[in-house]
Amino acid sequence: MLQTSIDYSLYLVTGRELLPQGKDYLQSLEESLEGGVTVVQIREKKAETAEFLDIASKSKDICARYNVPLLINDRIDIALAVGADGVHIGQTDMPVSIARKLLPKDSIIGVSCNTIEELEMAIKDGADYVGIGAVYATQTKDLVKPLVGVRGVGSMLRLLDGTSIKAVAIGGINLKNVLRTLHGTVSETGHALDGIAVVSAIVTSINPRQAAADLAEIIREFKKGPSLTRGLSISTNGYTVDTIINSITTLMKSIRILNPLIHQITNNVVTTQSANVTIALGASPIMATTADEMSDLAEICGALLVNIGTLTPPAYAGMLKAGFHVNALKKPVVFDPVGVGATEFRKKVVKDLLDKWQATVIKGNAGELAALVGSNEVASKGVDTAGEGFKDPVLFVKTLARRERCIIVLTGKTDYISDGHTCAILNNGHQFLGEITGSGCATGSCIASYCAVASLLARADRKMGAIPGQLVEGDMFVAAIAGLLVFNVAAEFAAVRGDVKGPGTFFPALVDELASLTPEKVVRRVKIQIV
Ligand code: 3NM
Ligand code: MG
Repeated sequence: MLQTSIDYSLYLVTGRELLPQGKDYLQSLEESLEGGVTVVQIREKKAETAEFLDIASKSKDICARYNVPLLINDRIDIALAVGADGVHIGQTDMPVSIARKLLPKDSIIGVSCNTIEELEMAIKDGADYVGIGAVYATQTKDLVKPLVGVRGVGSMLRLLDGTSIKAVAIGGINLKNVLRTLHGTVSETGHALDGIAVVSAIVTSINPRQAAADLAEIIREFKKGPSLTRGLSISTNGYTVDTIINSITTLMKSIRILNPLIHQITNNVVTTQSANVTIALGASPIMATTADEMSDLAEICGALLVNIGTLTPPAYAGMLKAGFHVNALKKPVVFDPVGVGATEFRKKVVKDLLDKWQATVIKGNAGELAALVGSNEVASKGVDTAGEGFKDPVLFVKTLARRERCIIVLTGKTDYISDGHTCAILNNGHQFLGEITGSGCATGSCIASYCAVASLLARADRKMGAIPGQLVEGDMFVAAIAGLLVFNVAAEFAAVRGDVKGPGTFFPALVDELASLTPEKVVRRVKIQIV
């Protein structure tokens, strides 16, 4: 079996001990193959040699009938005995070089990698493919090494640029998180996984044919399209100021008709304000934080906003669950990592959340976004940015958007929004916004509201721009710009009203202006540049 002829898309690792009661191993294997498994690894951690040999030999016959390659975990002797297509070896198994000598020419050798160092070694040793994991927590294997996380896989895949080594991710991947996993693991350079490896997501099923078919379909859909834009909810035709303004006009006209429910887990400084801003826009807020209700809320909301401003343990638990469920339902998640540079706790929380679910938009000021990437280019003071921003904000937001696989909104006197390819520079707003609390948080509510509208419109008309296999449908770049623009233009109108004497009277006037804002008023004042 030649490396180039192997399809790693849906890689089944067997686990006989996980079969449902009464389910025959070979029957389950055959059904998995019918469902669309593209490569099989026999993994037997407890079997004696004779039993392993028997299982491997029978499995080989079945796989051969489906023309699917068979690999053996760890045991070179078993692979040789049954004429397997190759082996999968762990870090404490036979070295690649020796396995290569023992096995026939063109045998496939895969290596488990948990760290950059292990991956570098596997590349040097000439592995044909790597299994990167564990991505998420799993009950299937006792893990002795830290979880890699989705973003960790992405940074490892970069190392495979320019090589022909294939990569699959493993550990805790299932139907609910497979698309999020494929999407989130694409590297900054556009290097995507070749496939997904699972045990329990198929083996524990009473209907492994269906389980495999469901996974295979998502993987197949995701693999369509160029990897850098793959799965991202953006236009692949390029943007101009005119097309963006046209789209924003449509979003503004639609929001009051669709009246999307915006689920917001936000901080207790701004909850009321953010809810009022959401209503003024024409959306509906629900400000719930309890983990137990997150699955139900994901069903009914149009988008989710997560803001870590005043984080409590119950809200944290709620955030972890909410984003997961909203991802699974392909709805937008807007993330506001408030004050992430301020404490070690917040840094850990942000990493945790972004490894658990995929944000659609991440919004922050220069200090927050700098802290997110561990850059010391911008200092932060509490939740505010101290001093100047980035030397090259356009490059910064583009790079971060590619790395985080989402839209990045960098707020400040000038706002920068990027999808990783295009950058919009926005110069609307008023100084009063900096003199009241919660204006940044309310911007998050606005962005989430327009993301919901864009996603609902795309879902209502799948023929228009919907890319299959993408995590969220609808143009999230334009939606993020719309949210920022509407809020900032309303602030410009509010600030010059006769009844506004200062920041105190400004906020109620802002809510009034948001409630009466028309697309025409926005178009008249918009100061946007596309680079
Ligand atoms: N190897 P499930 S995790 C066999 O991290 C295996 O190398 C892992 O099982 C690694 O799909 C794992 O049921 C178990 O989570 C994967
Ligand atoms: Mg092993």
